[in-house]
Amino acid sequence: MAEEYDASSIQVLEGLEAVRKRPGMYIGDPNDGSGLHHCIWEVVDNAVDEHLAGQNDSVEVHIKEDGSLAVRDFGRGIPVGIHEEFGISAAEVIMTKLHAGGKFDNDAYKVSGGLHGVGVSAVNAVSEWMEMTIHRDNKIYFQRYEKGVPVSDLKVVGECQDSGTTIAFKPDRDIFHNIVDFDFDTVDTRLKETSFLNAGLKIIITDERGDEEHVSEHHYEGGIKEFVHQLNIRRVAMHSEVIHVQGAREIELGDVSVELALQWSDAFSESIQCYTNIIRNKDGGTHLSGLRGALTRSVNKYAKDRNLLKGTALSGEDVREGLTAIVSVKHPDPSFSSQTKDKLVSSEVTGIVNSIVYEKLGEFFEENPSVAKQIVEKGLLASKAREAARKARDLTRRKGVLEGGGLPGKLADCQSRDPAECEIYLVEGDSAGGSAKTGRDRRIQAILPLRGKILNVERQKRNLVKVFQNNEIQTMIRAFGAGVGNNPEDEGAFDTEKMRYSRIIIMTDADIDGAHIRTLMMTFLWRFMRPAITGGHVYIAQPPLYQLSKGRTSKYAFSDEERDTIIAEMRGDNPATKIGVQRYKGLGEMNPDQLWDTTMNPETRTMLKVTVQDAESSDRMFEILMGEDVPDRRAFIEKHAKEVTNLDI
Ligand code: 0RA
Repeated sequence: MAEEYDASSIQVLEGLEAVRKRPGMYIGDPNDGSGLHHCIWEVVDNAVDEHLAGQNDSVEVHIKEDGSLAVRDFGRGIPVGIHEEFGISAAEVIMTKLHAGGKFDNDAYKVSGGLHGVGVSAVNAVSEWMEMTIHRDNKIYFQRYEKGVPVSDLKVVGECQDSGTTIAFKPDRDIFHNIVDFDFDTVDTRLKETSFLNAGLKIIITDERGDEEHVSEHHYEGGIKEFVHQLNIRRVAMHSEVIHVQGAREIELGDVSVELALQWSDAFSESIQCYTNIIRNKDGGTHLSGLRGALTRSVNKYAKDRNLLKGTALSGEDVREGLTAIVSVKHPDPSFSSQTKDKLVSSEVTGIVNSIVYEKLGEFFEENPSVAKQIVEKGLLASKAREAARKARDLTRRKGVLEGGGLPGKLADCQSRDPAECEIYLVEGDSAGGSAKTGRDRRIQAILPLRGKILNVERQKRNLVKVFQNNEIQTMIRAFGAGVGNNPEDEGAFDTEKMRYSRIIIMTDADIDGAHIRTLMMTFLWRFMRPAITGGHVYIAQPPLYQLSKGRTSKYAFSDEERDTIIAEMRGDNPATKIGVQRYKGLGEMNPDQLWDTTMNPETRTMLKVTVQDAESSDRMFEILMGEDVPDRRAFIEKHAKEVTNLDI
C-alpha cells in the first residue's frame, strides 16, 4: 500500500511539473491573458457539472483584491472519502491528478467531463496557492495547496447545514507574465454565455477590486432561446417569437440531444453559434452542417408545397441571410478536430441534427404559417438582391475590360509586377494623394487617391447595385484586380491569389474625419473583400501627429505621450528651451519627403496590421458602428471610443 502511494505521488509531482513547464499545452497562452482566464473556466466548469447533474442551482465567482479568485457552488461537495487506489482523499485526487475528473464518471456526468479537458488539477499546478473548502455531510473540510502540492491534509474545520464546494486560487506570477489581472468584461461575457447555455443556472460575479464592489448576475430560465433574443436585441426581428426546437437520438454510447433556438432579423449576415457539451465550437462542424442542410431543405419544402417559389429553389445562403441561431448538442463522447475543440467532427451528428431540425421545423412551419411565409419572403428577397448584385458585379468586371486592361485612371501604379513586393496605398483626398505619389518608392508602391467619404456599404444592404455602381468602389475593385464578394463559390469572388498587391495600406488623416473614412474603407473590405482582411493583407498607415523641432534638429511624435517624452528630452536640463511643436492636421500638410520619411518608407515606418479576433463580433461591430440606429451607434462609440474596431488593429 505504502509503495503504491509513493509511486502515485511521484506520478503526481511529475504531472504538475509538466503543466508548469509547458502551461500553454494545458491551459493556453500564459502571456496573452487567455491561459489566465482559462483557469477560471476550468474551475467554473466543475460547478456547472454539478448543475448538469441536477445538483446545483447557483455559482458565485469572486474576483479578489489580492489577485486571487474564488468559485463557490452549492452542489453535493467534492467527495472526501479515501480513494482506494491512491490512499488519499478523493478530493485530493481530483485536485492533484491530471484528468482525474473522469474517474468519478457516472450516468449523471455523461455529458460533462472536464469540459475543457485538463481538469482543476492543471489550474492547481499553475497557482501560487489554491484552497479548497467543502461542505458535505454537515462538516466543513479544508485543504490548501501551493504550486499544486498539498501543504496540509484534508481537515475538518467546522460544521455546516448546507453542501457545496469553494475553490479559491491565485495564479502564479512566475507562470503568467504580461497579463496577470483578471478582466471583468471577459469574465462577465463568458459566464453570461455559460448561464444562457445552462437554463436556470444562476451565476453571480462580484468584482471586489477597487473602491466600489461591482456585481453582475446572470440567470436565464429561457436558456438559449433567451440568448438568441438578446443577440437580436438591436435588430429588427422578422417574427417576434424565437423558434425553439429540441430532440434526441440514441447512439451506442447513449443519447445525443439537440437543442436549437433561431430567429430571422433584417441583419445582413448569418450568425450561427455552435456548442457541444456547453463548449463553443467556433469553427462549427458536423452540427453546423446538419443544421444548414435541414434549414435549406425545410424552408424550400414549405415554399414549394405552397407554390411560393417563382422559379428555382432558394440557396442555403438565401435562406440563412439574417439568421441568428444557437445550436447546442450534448454528446456522450464527442470528437473534435483539435485540442481546442473549435470544430466538432463526430460524423453521426450531421444526420442527427439534420433529421431532428427538419422534422421539428416542418412542424413549426405548419403550425405558424404566417411566420413561415415571412421567412420564405425574406429568402426570396435575399435571392433577388444577390442576383442583382451578381449582374452589377459582372457589369463592373466587363467595364474594366473595355477600358483597356481595366486599371483606373486615378491609380498611380508601381513598376514591379510581382505582387509579393507590391503594395497599394489607399489615400484620402487628391492633395495627400499628390504628396504620396511624389514621395513613394515607385518601384513597389502604388497610390490610389480616393475622394472624400466612400459609400457606407452597411446602409446599402438591400441595394447592392448602388454599391457596385459607386465610383470609388469600382476603382478599388479594378485596382486590386482580385474580384469582389466574400462567397468563394461565386464566380469572380475576391481571391487573394489574384491580388495585384500583397499589401493594401489605408492612409488617412490622423483626425476624426480620417478615422471615419478609414472605418468606411474597412467596412467595405469586411463586407466585400473579407479574405484580404482574414489573410492579413490589410494595414493601416501611421502618420505622425506632431513635428517637434529644436534649432535644426526635428523629430516626429506619433502620440501625445511620445510628444511629451521628446519635448522633455529636447529640453534636457533647461526647462526654458521653447520647443517648436507642429500639429499635423492632415497628410496634405506634409511634403513628399516628410511623408516618405515618417510614414511610407518600408525600412522605418510602423504600420498596424488589421487582424480579426472574432468574425462574429466584428460583424456585430460594423452593424452597430455603420448601421442606421443612431442612439445605439452613439452608445457603442462612447463605450469603445479607443478601439473603434474589434478588428484588432
Ligand atoms: C465527483 C463526484 C461527485 C461530485 C463531484 C466530483 C464534485 C466536484 C466538484 C468540483 C467543484 N465542485 C464540485 N462538486 C462536486 C458526486 C459525489 C456524490 O455522489 O455525492
